[in-house]
Amino acid sequence: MKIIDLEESSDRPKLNWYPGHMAKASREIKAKIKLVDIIFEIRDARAPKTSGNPELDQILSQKSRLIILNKSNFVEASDLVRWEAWFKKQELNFIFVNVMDKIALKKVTKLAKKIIQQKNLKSNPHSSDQKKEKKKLKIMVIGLPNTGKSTVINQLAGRNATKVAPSPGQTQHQLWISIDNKENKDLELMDTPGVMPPHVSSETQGIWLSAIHAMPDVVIGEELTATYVVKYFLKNKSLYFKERFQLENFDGPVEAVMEKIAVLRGCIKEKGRPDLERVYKLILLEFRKGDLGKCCFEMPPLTK
Ligand SMILES: Nc1nc2c(ncn2[C@@H]2O[C@H](COP(=O)(O)OP(=O)(O)OP(=O)(O)O)[C@@H](O)[C@H]2O)c(=O)[nH]1
Ligand SMILES: [Mg+2]
Repeated sequence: MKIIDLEESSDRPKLNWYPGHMAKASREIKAKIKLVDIIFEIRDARAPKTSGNPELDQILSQKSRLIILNKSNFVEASDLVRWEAWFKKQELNFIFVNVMDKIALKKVTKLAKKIIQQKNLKSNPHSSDQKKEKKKLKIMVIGLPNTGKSTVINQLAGRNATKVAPSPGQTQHQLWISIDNKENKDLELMDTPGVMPPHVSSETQGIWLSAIHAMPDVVIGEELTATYVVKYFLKNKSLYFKERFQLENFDGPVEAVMEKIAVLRGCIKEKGRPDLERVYKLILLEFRKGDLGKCCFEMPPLTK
């Protein structure tokens, strides 16, 4: 078992996943951006800053943008409050949601319309057209892989208009979806392939993105990611985690905790040896379903 520190180590390689289709997808996003009224940038609320994409920031800043921090049901309310304060300070349009929740999703479309109205008013304060609503609202949905872009679209459409999967890299091509139902009138959404930033600044951030499954497990390896996740819950003294795996304390070492989980869950190989490979898979599966308890990997930075 590799031993990793929760603290960052600068001498380790930066870990990232940037296959060819992402560079292409990134170019296509830039090319089509002028066709839309607003960008929905989907992030993962467990890594609110790191699940953004600094490479696209400059081009996105030219458009109305709503940052949708999805899967926020996996995050403690106290962490959400801290991050909300930080996003407000940055003067960014944002909303923390769980897009599986239809009522929460209503707030998203309402907020998007408000952002567009405000922008129109700002750019043309004396126009008499302010009251006239544009017929179709065109929205481009972008974000890191597996953050829930296609899910947002399907939830708004009320049907399986685009494919959703629990693994990264499902959407490979841009796709326009027209939505005109009882709840959502005259929307046109563009689904786009998930794009990772070309450079992830640190190994730790790479592991966060792996834990939330923005990149496939083969990139970083299940051992490193699962070990980090277990260390996270031990370090944060999660009572929920401790009870789930019947731990006596939070002291570790992490290897002993992994072995304990192996026994508890019957992950045993020949001669009674723990099957750690199965434990790593199990940890990641349960973590990604939210079964290990709430989590937020990063704290808001003190500066921008
Ligand atoms: N619990 C929870 N799961 C979600 C939420 N949104 C999406 N998911 C799940 O996350 C996984 C990825 O969703 P997708 O909509 O396929 O993600 P995507 O961003 O389109 O992914 P790519 O096309 O691969 O870039 C699926 O298993 C969804 O069911 C959410 O708000 N809460
Ligand atoms: Mg998708």
